[in-house]
Amino acid sequence: MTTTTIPTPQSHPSADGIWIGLRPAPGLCTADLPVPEGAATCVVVQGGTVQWVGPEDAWPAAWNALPRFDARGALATPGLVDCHTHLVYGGQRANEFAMRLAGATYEEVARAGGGIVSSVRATREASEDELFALALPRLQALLDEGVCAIEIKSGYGLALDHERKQLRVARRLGEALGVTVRTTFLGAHALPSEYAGRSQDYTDLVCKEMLPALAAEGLVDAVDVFCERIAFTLAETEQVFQAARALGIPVKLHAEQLSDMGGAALAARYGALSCDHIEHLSADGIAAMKAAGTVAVLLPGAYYTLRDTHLPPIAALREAGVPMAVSTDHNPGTSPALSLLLMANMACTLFRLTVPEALAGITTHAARALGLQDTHGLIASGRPANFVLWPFADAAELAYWFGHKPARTIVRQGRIVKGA
Ligand code: DI6
Ligand code: FE
Repeated sequence: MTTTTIPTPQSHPSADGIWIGLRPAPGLCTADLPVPEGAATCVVVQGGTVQWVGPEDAWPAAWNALPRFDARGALATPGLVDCHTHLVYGGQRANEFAMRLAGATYEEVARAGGGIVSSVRATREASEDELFALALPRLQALLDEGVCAIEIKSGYGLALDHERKQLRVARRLGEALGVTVRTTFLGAHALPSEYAGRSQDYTDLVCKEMLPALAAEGLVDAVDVFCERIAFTLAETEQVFQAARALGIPVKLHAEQLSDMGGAALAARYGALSCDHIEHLSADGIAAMKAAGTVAVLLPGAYYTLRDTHLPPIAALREAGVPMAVSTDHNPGTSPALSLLLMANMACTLFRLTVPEALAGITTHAARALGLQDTHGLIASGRPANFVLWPFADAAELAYWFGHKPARTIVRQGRIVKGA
């Protein structure tokens, strides 16, 4: 039903050609031939892949027959990467927004039967097609801004069939819209009410039944846990990590969002791709993440929505050299955000990231947080053609403006999906 209204990825024009006159944002492009200071860059695309990057007018003659695209001095970035979302769910939770405005905390709302569990009810009631139709405009909003790769977590099903439904919708969204989707199984997001008081039984179910079954169906690119006093303990988290390791699936963690549970150090011991939220991250956690090469994913939308005041330890992460990514954490409870550029702005304004840090945070480091560092998050030859042209003189404008969708041209998976 819904699928008939979506243009297929192939219906967009091919981006194969020579893109002339680009000004790549500093640090987000690797050229095959050095581009002199102040000169424009040209990017050659063929077969949907970036074939060559270098100074304008210096492309190898072999590409001469390709069409030309004049980018007229546009600022260029790689396609944006949103590395932490809970995009597929039923219902919405505006009532909790009102409760919090009246003074309730997130933890109080959760303990009163709201929170994640209320989205679980709505998600279980929705069919796969309904979930697809609900998630589609959310994903489209992110894509319109230049997102070319996105992570989508399960975690609102909390039972095999319903987690499967969420992950299948995530895969279908990627195919329907022609965008790289990485799926993350977050069965250990909350304790479903039918397991109240039986947290170990539910953790066993996640590890022994849900994860193996969904992994066998090819639906799981990574495994995540909400390690928190209102969710899963450190021991339960480790049990899930062991199950993931046994299947050879990488892990990531919702760590130290509301309290310091020691989750980041545990995740680092399991070689986690990322630790996310990390407002209460300790010095030990930072050292462990640095040693393991784990990315710190900052989620200013959740910080803002919860009116949190405990800042993540940005200066210490920076000093340790831990790569920092920035993401929407799109979810119906704590971050109903549909703009990754707004998150970049908030990461600067609320968390004091520099502009280059925020831009790396929504591109190269976000790609690393998904294990996509070799294919996404950088304009470079050999990679699928994912890049965005912006009507900006200064790369800082990407984080400076907020509240509009400025992308002029979007090339996603080798197709010109916006502009020309
Ligand atoms: N941390 C979050 O910010 C989201 N999940 C999580 O583990 C919140 C999810 C929700 O409230 O629905
Ligand atoms: Fe989250």
